[in-house]
Amino acid sequence: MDRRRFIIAGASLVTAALAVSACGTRTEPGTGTGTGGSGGGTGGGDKVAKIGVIAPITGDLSAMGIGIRNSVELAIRQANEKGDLNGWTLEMAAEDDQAQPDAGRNAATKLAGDSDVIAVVGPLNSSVGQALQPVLSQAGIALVSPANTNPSLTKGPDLANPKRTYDNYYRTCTTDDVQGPFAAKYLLDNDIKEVATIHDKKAYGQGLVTAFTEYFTANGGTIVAAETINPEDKDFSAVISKAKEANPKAVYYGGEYPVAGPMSQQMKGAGLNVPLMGGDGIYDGKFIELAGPNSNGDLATSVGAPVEDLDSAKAFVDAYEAGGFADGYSAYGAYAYDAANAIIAALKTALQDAQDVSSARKTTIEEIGKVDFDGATGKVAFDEYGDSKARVLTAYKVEDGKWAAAKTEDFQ
Ligand code: ABU
Repeated sequence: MDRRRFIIAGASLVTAALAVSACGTRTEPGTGTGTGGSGGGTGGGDKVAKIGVIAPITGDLSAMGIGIRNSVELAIRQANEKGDLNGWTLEMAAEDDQAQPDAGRNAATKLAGDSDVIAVVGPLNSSVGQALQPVLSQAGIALVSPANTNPSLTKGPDLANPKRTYDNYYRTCTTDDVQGPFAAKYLLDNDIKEVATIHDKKAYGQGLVTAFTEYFTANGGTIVAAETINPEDKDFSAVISKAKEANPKAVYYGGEYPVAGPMSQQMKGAGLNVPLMGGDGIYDGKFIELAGPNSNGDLATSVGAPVEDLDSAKAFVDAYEAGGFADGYSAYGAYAYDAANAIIAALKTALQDAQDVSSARKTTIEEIGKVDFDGATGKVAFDEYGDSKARVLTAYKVEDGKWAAAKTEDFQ
């Protein structure tokens, strides 16, 4: 994780600067207001199409959001340098959703009003995704999330009777109906059969705990306490006390690292010395920073195999490191890079004979559904719901103050 978060060295900045000046790129990496901005560089054509990004660029989840934005910028820069889109130059239009549905809705409305926007990558949070979907669907703009893991975004609220909700929506990550059971199986396989659950009542946290609980209890586990908190809470003593009374062997938390980190620290401080386990929303070095030294032994699952270990991701990691970005790509950079490249692959057809961006939006949505290529995270292709066909997940454990991969599995 340290490598992902703090990867820029002087040498790579020099390399990046030379590469940028050599190819005449007109925008700087990660430019703009600091909360969004544009980037991507000059391509081979006069006509401009913009790929939007909606992600938490500021706030508690910015470590993940900035990694998403930078990785999209990298994909755009590379496409322009290669001249992939004859006659067209791609630009990035990044907006900050602050991990809040209302801010996300405003960002989507702004991008939908820009006639140059052809598609959008994002967002991080499932609850924000729910807010974006109707706005961008109405505008006929494709939305490809690298990180929304709540299953209802693609299959609707009744998973037993799945129905695609928005035909403009795709995602490159796998979903919590896979991630929750994978986490439950990991604990059961490690002889942890009594668990307390806590979630933050948001779409992601609640959905993840529900999926975890169903598999865990159906396979011999017992939920000894089931508690909720509010995402803005700072003091978790009440729920920790209730969980401790139930004598769990682990606490499974549905939510993100800004809450999970302090919760782990307070658990250990209160004498509840069992692992806190969460999903991809806690898989970031910030969790360990916030949780402190007693987080050794805590657990997280995240989508895919560890990016650093994937041959398919090496070119992405090398290009990112050379790209002059001040922040790491974090948990979702490679997925955002693949999302942007799915859009770019679709644009090769959609923009081919297009006179303007607006008229190419519908074809872009259709063409994204047909992509099938080897991306940084592995095969990039979508099923009939818009979900990634990939089902690989990894369990990570905090060891010596760092996340270490414990188990990777293609979990069907
Ligand atoms: N899955 C990563 C962030 C949490 C969410 O889906 O809301």
